[in-house]
Amino acid sequence: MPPGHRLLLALLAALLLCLLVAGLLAPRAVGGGALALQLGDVMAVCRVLHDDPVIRVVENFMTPAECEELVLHYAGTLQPSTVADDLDNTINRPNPNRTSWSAFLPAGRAGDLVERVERRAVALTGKPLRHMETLQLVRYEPPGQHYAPHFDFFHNDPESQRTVTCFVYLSTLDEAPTRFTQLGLDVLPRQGWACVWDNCPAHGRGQRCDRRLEHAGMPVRTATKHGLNIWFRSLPFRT
Ligand SMILES: O=C(O)CCC(=O)C(=O)O
Repeated sequence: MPPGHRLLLALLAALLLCLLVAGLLAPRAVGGGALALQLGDVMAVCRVLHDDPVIRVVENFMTPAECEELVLHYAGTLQPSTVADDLDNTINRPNPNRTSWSAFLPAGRAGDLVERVERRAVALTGKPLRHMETLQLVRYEPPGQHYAPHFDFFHNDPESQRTVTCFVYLSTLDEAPTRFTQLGLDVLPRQGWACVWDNCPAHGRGQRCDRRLEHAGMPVRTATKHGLNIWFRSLPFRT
């Protein structure tokens, strides 16, 4: 084959490969307004639950086995949950509005479960890993543990605001939804699903955070609920 033809064939093969990779990586519609999304090492399905403000739910963000592993592994490190002080968000105290248990997970290390989950959250939100807070495991025990209506953003409006929330449900329950109090929207816990929203879409442009995103972890009545908080700041949080 003449060298010119070989070059042409090689270029065509490279082009085909690029199209194939782009096709595999691009979000694909999977029906009912859902999009298949490659998030790091998992193929997840993402749906918009609420348009304005945007709240998305992501199925298969974690596998059931991963959810169980995380809960088992860190159960021994749970402490009474705390809430950031209204005037100084670096101070956290126990608060009767939040009666659950929680544990901070050490940052992920190459290939471990926490690192894989962190990478998925980065792929989902488009936010840099260094803006991610330390992951927080939460456990609500029946009867009655809950988190009363609150905002995830800080009231003292610091430069490094808590902008994006990704809350992953580690258990399936037919009670104790996340309730968006201003939107009339309840999201029931489904194991491995994530609920994602931007608390302060216009942060840095002189606008306040979105008070329509007030939400609550409704009380558990009969079952134990586990979740995982993945929050992103507007400025780097990790070194
Ligand atoms: O438990 C839930 O459904 C929501 C949890 C939550 O809002 C939080 O931990 O900030």
